Amino acid sequence: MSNYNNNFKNNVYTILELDYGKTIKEASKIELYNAVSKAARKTIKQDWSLDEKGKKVCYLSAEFLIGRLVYNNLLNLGLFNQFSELASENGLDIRIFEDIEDAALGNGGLGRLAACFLDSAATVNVTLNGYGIRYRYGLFEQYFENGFQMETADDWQKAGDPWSVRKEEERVRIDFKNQSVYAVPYDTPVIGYGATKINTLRLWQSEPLETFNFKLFNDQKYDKAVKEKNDAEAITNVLYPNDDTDAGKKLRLKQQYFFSSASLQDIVKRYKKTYGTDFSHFSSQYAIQLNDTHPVVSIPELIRIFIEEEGMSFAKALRIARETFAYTNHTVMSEALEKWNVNLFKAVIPNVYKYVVMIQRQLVKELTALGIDKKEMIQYNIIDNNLIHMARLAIYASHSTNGVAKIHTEILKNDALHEWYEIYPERFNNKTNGITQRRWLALANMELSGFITDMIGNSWITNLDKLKELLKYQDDKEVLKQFDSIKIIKKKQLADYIKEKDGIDINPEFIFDIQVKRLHEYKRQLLNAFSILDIYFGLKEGRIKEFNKTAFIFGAKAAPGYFRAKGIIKFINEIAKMIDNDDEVNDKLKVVFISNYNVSYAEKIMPAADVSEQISTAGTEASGTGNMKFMLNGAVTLGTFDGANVEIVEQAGEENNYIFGARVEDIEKIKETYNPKKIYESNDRIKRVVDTLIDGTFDDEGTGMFKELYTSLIEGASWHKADHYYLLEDLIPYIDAKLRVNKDYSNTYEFRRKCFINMANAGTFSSDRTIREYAEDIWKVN
Ligand code: 4GP
Repeated sequence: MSNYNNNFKNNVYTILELDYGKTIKEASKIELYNAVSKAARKTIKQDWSLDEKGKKVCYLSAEFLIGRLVYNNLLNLGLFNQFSELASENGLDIRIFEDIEDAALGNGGLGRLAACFLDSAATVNVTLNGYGIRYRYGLFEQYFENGFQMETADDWQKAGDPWSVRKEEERVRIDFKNQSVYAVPYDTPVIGYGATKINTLRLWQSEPLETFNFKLFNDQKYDKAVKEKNDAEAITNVLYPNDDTDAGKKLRLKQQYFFSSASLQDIVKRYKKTYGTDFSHFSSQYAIQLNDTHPVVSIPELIRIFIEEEGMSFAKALRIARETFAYTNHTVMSEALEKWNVNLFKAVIPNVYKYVVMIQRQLVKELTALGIDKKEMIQYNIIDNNLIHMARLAIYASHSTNGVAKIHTEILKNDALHEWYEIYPERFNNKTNGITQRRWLALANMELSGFITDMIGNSWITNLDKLKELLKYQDDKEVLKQFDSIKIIKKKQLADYIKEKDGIDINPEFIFDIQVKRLHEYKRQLLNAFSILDIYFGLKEGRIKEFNKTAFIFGAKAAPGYFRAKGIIKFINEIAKMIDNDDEVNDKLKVVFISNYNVSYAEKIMPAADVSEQISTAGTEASGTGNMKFMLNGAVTLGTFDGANVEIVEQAGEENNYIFGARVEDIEKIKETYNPKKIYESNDRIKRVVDTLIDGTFDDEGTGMFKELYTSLIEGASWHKADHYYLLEDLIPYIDAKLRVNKDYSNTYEFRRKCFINMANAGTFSSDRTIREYAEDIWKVN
């Protein structure tokens, strides 16, 4: 750290004066935010770059859900105390920047994982640079109107983007069939904890070759004069909300090629600065991790560059590509395993298609030599039935394919990608996801952090396994009492925040039972809703006699084109309204759907939960990372045996969590004969809650949403069988487990003890551990 560090506070004053002509008292929040960020940025070495010595990892990802940077960077730079002083000297609240937009350049888990990886790599001293897209608008902002989800654009740059630097001179040109644009990089420093290492997040922005056509303008063709600019900017204008079936497919492919090509041109250019045209060191200098299939077009693009621009042979280009690339799979949902229509692909990037065909030919040659016959070949073909299978391309032309939790990797090997595992077993490996404890504990829960540090010191900040030392206090009543009082503080803070953001009152004495994540059928928010309805009826009828007051809190965005997901949001909001209006139960039951769930909201939510809802159908959630954040902050998991839940209970004990429902092997068994209609007709409680979708209990204002949900469960649709996520199968065991949690909560000491044991065993879910495993097994960096 340079001596700028000591001058941090003075620099804030100077920047305010120079940039805005204001004192700190006169400055607006946004001005102060920019000044603090710039002053903090000044404390790092100013020549941080992408040219570190040694092997470099390039993490290619269409999404980086980094959230708000300012607090995180102050923490990692060791400036947090100085900032607190500055705030208190000037009568400001340190939370002053909480209104500044999040950079929501991602949809959910995959994008947030990428952000945690950036923080961890810089902290554990791995040179890892992120490459992605600088979307003009991130994931939409959500609000509710009559309980329906509404969307507006997320203008995340409103308050400026003081952490990034535009690198005009490093722009590269991208050629599509009928269009050429510049990719201009914006670099954001990624500061490891203690600031000993600075990596880079490089996001590309699409711009026209010529901003403004002067001739057309003079000919009074005003629209045409700016057409090229508009067309170019369209490429990086918006982040695609995933699962949006209406998404403009062509534009999406353009985005993928745009950032893949830009990143590879950049990498090759940098390599050549040191090694010239001797590419024999390429794969020992660069490892490229493909975050899901979105950047997989990078493989034929690198081969294209090697052949067309460097005169390499195809065989050599493919060999280097294979040594360099590795691929991470994040989902087994078939709709997310990307396939591009050949005609569309050719219409956008015909010059790349050529190389896909060459790879396909080589695949046939290689597999034929392995004894695969024509019939078997169909399941491997990269180009098949006029579609390009991106996951197949990735597995074939890279050296590593990994899943993101043990159970997920097993499913890849034994089921989803079994045929590939049979021929290339050595390429498959598991890297269980993780989360950074700097953001998700040190920053999000300063009270708990302080408490932990008082007991075991602060080395957990860079070595989360240390939390195990807390286990010796697991029976210490005094410690658990303090732990409990911290939870109460965090619940109060969340209640205040919800009041402020959503105008809803929640009693912090209630159990906080929380489900936050993207809205998707497989995540089964609808199952949660049904269980609440059953509890509601149970309380009214007197079937449920003892019940600890509970607030069921939801947060989720539905892709704008995902009709069913939006129906589920409306349904939950209707339930919330009904319960609020029912004086018989509203003193013990509360349902809240908070709006615009994002990283900053999550930072308030994770510390405040008593119960973490992780209830996906077994075999569908690749890993989950919210489950880890809840655990680390001391919540019990109410969940299925799915994703990383399996490893959570492996670490913290099944007796300290609440696992229910069908397991993968159970579903395998019942799958063929599953008959949800029969379950529905034979169980009055199930029938009653499902019928609220059609019996007039709730009003979907004529949209047909509720009826459609009902049909999807009981009748099925042309594209799927009835209840394809087994809600009705799991409903009763789920309610039983929920009531068990509720009962156990009566014994505060026992309940908090479970929470405490969960927290103390969360060490393995640090993304520092995950990054070390990637570094050692896949990237081969020290
Ligand atoms: C998510 C998975 O759904 C989640 O289970 C996993 O924890 C996360 O990736 C990170 O690996 N997938 C996506 C996606 O976000 O867009 O496919």
